[in-house]
Amino acid sequence: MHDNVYVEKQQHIVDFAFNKDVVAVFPDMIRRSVPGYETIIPMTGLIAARHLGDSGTAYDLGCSLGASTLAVLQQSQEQNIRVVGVDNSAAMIEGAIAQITDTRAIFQCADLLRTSVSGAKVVILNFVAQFLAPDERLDLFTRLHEQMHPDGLLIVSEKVRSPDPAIQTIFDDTHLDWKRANGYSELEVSQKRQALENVMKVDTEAMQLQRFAAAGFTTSKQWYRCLNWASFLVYKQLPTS
Ligand code: GEK
Repeated sequence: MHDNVYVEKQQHIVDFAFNKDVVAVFPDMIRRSVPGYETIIPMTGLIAARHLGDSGTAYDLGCSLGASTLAVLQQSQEQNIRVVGVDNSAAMIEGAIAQITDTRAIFQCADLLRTSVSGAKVVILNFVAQFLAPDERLDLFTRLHEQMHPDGLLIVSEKVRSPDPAIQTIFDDTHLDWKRANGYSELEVSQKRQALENVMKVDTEAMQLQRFAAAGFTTSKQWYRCLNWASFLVYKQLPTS
């Protein structure tokens, strides 16, 4: 379904929320708004499935409609793996359950800040930590580090900002042009921007890497970047070959 959430002029722009209107158009919205989404999700599936091997549990925190969950399952024939998708939007979880029938997937409507990932070999946070309050982020990653399997791998994708204002402006302007090229009008672009202002606080790449280290992860590497969207592989212990 086509994303028309911000097509009409709104009298009051309310903070962006993952409500029923957004859920109905979500796949179209995220594909046309997040540069690299269509590369990051299938690669997440591939990387996570390789890391899981023949058994073990992956958590897809902030799973929305389960795109990353499905990507993992599509890359693995193993019957002893599980992917637990967690989201605190009931409408998202209802949509995920309706669409993904693979019995290796389990969906939970819950706050990821209160969800245990005990023993997880893989935890995926694709475009989610950016919606948490900045002072909750280090505590979350520290707890994930504590709870995950000793060989645990985190896959984290985020919007980032550049410390260099000139680069930030170039990337931002290019992103807006890309959204226009994807069919969004000036009104849609500016109303969405206003709606996101209070709910999305974005860190730099250096802040992300620093936080992973502070949480206890030994190795983190940005494996993908398109403008201000980045994805990181974050290891408790780098596997030895
Ligand atoms: C994808 N990963 O398609 N607890 C649980 N869920 C949360 C919380 C929380 N505290 N805060 C936000 N969410 C998906 C895309 S979208 C990204 C993720 C975007 C959920 C929220 O309900 C929404 O479904 C998701 O995080 C963020 O790869 O829309 O830009």
